[in-house]
Amino acid sequence: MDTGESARTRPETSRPVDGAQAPAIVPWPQVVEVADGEPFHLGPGVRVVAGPQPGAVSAGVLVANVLGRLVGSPVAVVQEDDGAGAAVVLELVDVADLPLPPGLDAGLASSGYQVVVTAQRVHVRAASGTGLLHGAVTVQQATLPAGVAGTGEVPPLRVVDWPRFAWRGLCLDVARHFFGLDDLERLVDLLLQLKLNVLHLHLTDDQGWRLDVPSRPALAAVSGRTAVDGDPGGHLSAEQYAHLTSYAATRGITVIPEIDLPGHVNAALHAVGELTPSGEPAREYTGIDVGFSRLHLDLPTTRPFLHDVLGDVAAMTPGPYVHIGGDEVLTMEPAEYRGFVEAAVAEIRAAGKRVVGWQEVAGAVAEMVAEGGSADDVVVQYWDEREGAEEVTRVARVGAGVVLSPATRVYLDMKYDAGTPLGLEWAGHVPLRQAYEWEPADVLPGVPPDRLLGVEAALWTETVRAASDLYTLLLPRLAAAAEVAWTAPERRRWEDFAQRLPRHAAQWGAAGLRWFAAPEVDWSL
Ligand code: TNX
Repeated sequence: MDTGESARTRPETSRPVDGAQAPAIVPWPQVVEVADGEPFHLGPGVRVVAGPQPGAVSAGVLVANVLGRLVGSPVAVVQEDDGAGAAVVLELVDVADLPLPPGLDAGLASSGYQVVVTAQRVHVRAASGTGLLHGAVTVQQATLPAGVAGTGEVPPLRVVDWPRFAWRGLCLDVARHFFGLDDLERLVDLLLQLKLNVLHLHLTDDQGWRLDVPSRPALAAVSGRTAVDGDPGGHLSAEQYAHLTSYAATRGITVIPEIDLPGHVNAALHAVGELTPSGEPAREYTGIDVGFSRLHLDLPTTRPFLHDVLGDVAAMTPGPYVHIGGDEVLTMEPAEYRGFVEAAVAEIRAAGKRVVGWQEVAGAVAEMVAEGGSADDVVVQYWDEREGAEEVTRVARVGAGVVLSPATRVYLDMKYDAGTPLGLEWAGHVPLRQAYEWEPADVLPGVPPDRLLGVEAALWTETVRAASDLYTLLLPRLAAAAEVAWTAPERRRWEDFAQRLPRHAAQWGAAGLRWFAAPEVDWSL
């Protein structure tokens, strides 16, 4: 078997890169060596060679599309490398044949890759289609000049890379303001560019219900129409949601749907009157307060509602997780709240999925464990650093996974500074450098390392109306979050990151994505 290490493909002399001449790869890889020698020329006539396995073929087609846009003419995908001409070779290999650290977790290794660039070949090797895509993204980012159509050069390079965390995500609130299939596909494209692998969709809240679930068509038909400030609403049909989940899966990204319960439910109460004690539908709500709406566990209509909605959403979702919300329920006694968490967990389990909940569910889940249950299939998402750290740590010690979304670092709906027109301020301002310079292991030091699953940024959309608003808040801070989630702490340096960013901004600009010129960075190229 061709190991990719033959004399022909190995750069002559390779050495680790120093900051100033680093290729603009974000997140920064674990191993980067530049070599002397001729660059690889990316231009018309370049071909993609992908093996016969389905994962390699589908990665090959995506890579050829991206390269085609870069060079300005269609790029062919072929199965055999005849050695002639310039080619990008994507090779699926056994994970043991990748130069990854021994003992690396299998899930992390499957997202890893090796890239070797010589004058004749770009050779990407990985153990999964996703790994191949990650390698191709690295090559694309290392291409100079950045974002200029027609041609490019990839310097001779060797990269060996794998993620630090298995869960690298973004939570997008599509309930306060709706973003539809086209916007979500563009967002998935960006996630892949940053090697993020989770798109968590906050689909329901007081202001709107954004997914049509077959058993309860009134939810989307009625509460799909509303949004904050009376702005236009919208919802995803079951077909659009299916399309999105498969579009994301093809790019190595898991969609996690959130149905927020038992609070944040005014949109459900507005669409389904039988969920209120009076039987009268609630009035629509277009403000931005939180914590006032709730379901009632003792109404005979409530459990069937949970069963129908959670069962449908689980059945519609190919990924392993359903998020049950659980946050900010300010008007309910703990016993009833716990009853809801138990009921929702039981529905998700019966549907064959694992549960994610905001940190507020931690206490209830810990009680379930104390009474003989298990938390091994539960993930708790930590966001509010003002409270709850102890409960989250405790439930992690009895088996729950933890995902970190500390608001002062990765709530990307917080303003950058006092001058940011968009966004909220309840967790303070989140300047770019603050989104970058933090260490996940220090956030909840009592959580066992193997229970710390990763990092998820969040974008709540109370003030976010259009895609341009969305990207102004996301970029460049989402790139910071991605590097925190992917790169080993000893390889992360703010100064290096700040030097790599301007070339990304050029690509964001070329892709039509609005971004914020954070003042900590010299954006001149
Ligand atoms: C808190 S984070 C919320 C959301 C708001 C957000 C605004 C969380 C679980 N709940 O309902 O949109 O703050 O920053």
